[in-house]
Amino acid sequence: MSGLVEINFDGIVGPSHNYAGLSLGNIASASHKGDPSYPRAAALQGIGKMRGNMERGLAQGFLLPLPRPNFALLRDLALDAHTDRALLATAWSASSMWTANAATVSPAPDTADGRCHLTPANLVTMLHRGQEWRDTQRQLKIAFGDDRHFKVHDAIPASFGDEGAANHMRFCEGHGAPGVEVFVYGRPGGRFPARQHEQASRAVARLHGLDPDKCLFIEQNPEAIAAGAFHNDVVAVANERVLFTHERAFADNAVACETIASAFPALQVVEVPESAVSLEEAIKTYLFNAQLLTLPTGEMALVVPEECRESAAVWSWCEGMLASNGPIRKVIPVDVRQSMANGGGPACLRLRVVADPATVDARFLLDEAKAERLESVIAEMWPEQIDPVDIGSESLAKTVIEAREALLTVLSLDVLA
Ligand code: SUG
Repeated sequence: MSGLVEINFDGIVGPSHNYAGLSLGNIASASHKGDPSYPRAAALQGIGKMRGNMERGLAQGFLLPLPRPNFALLRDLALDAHTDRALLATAWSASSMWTANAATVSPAPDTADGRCHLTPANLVTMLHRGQEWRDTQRQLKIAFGDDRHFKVHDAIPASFGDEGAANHMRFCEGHGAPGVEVFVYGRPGGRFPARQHEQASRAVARLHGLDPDKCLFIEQNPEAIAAGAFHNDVVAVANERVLFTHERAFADNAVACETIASAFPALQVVEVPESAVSLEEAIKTYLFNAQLLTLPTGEMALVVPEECRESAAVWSWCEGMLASNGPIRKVIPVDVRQSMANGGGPACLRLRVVADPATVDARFLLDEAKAERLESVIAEMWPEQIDPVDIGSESLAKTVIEAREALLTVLSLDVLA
């Protein structure tokens, strides 16, 4: 299928971005609870990352912040400014910025009907995230509204937690070629919630019409979840033939790699041993929450958080890898510190969709002129700082609502108001 390329849809960081410590098992979220946040800087950091990838010659799209505060949730839980602060903050969360959790995507070459299938993630494990999917689906149905090329499903029923593409990897010879899709799930019962249920993954694979011989279900290492890898994309990332993984990412790494290789013999594994970078250091720096990208030259680049450069162990491993003759030829640090402080690195901030850009609603695709327009609306309308006590205030609600509306207008997407 010609014309198919990987398009990264980054979440624009919403004007209510704040640190409320809402995600049990996400160490960054817990440790930054109550800090002041800087929504304007956060959103501009996100645009900066998108610009960088565009300048590298890659197709770039975006998804928009969801309406916040969520008045329906405030009403359903009878919340007001005097109720529990954490509960109140759920209705204000800008968590939809982490679009790796927006949906699971199976590109057209993998599916029975030859369309690209998207299933919004129900995100039921965390209340602040469980409120996202219907609004996310609304956007997906516009962006990928051409039903000759796309099928947007409903989220799967809430009994089985689904966290979307963050627990999904795809191996292929090239993005437009048929792939092997790997779904990583967690076993419940550990110190922290296992947010991806095996049955959710299996249901998504069936809904998408994947060939049972070309999809695999692999268990995440319970030790990784207990150490703070609340999604698989905190400890592993895949692109085309390459699996970049920590040694302790899966319940049994050797078996995981053999299983993938038996379905996809061209697999190349780049595994980082515990002796070089401990699981804790990997989670702290988010080395694996990287964008592993194929550049127009055919080389692969790893877009990592700046925090990786500040870790002697991680950076010396990266330098050693670059000096060897492996498949990853570049390591590019980016500053997404505002998102990182809530446990969202470069990979969390994007949803990968393999599609012909001509079949996507162009309002969701980025170019230089649009990036400038986004930056100016963010610079003008996004709050510079939010302190925890501001959450719940009427004046902040007004600012946040007006900021999002201004963004919708600039993008001709008032239909989402
Ligand atoms: O779901 N953090 C998000 C981070 C999501 C990262 N995504 C991927 N790994 N793909 C989460 O835990 C914190 C919000 C707060 O505490 O205010 C938060 O929701």
